[in-house]
Amino acid sequence: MTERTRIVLIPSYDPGPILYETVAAAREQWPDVWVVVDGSSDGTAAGLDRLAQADPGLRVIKLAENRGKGAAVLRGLEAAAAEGITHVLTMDADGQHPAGLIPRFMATSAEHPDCMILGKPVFDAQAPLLRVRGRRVSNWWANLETLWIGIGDSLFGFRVYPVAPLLAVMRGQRWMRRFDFDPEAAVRLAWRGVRPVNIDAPVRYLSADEGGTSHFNYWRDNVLLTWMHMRLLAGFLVRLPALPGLRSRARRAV
Ligand SMILES: Nc1nc2c(ncn2[C@@H]2O[C@H](COP(=O)(O)OP(=O)(O)O)[C@@H](O)[C@H]2O)c(=O)[nH]1
Ligand SMILES: [Mg+2]
Repeated sequence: MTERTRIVLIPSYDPGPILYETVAAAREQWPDVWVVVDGSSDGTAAGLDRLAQADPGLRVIKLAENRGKGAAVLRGLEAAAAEGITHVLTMDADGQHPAGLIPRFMATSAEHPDCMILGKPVFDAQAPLLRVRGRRVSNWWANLETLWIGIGDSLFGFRVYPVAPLLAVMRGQRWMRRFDFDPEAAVRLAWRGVRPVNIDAPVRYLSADEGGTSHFNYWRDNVLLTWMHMRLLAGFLVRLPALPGLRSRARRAV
């Protein structure tokens, strides 16, 4: 048996039946796919259990209550680390992410195991302008906080992370448990010397008729992201003397 050290990890909260398509598409591309069902009430926990009975490559982790995307990823990371998994590719449950790119992202991670492989979203015409423009704000802050070390997109969740440094970052604090997970992970890992490698990845915006869902609440989550950037700004100021050195090492490594 070959040793498997990389898995696909899908945090999931009430995505509805589109989750089964997401999982099937991921399984087509990768032998090990883990889904963390985060207190969902849409019947997908039972549906996934049935699928997993027939598919040893699919693992389902269930949380009793909804705790948020970052909390679900953390739970998956803890379980993965306990089994010697060194890298996880995180992917959204709701069909927005390109499963076809899983092998390329994993191969890039195998080539650069100390790096984080970040998807850089390529939006289709259906992408809401408010969201496309809104992320520029978060990207600008994330780039400032890392002195433009090279985070292509701060919010996109299609990424490969090295497990050990991400666990260290998350265990050390109580934040990063909801939608503040993705940007804070990129910034804090960059601070630890985990270099970003960016790869373009198409993102789909599905209509409700196509099974599209979103739990992003414009006001609630923008307040969460603003507070997150205030925290990160404080961390940035403390690290300011060290950041130019970190950045030039990252540039030399390219
Ligand atoms: N486990 C877990 N995952 C979540 C939660 N909210 C969002 N997600 C995951 O994060 C992804 C992105 O969230 P989504 O609601 O689609 O936001 P949007 O794509 O930014 O509109 C989802 O597809 C899920 O995979 C949550 O409360 N718990
Ligand atoms: Mg989504």
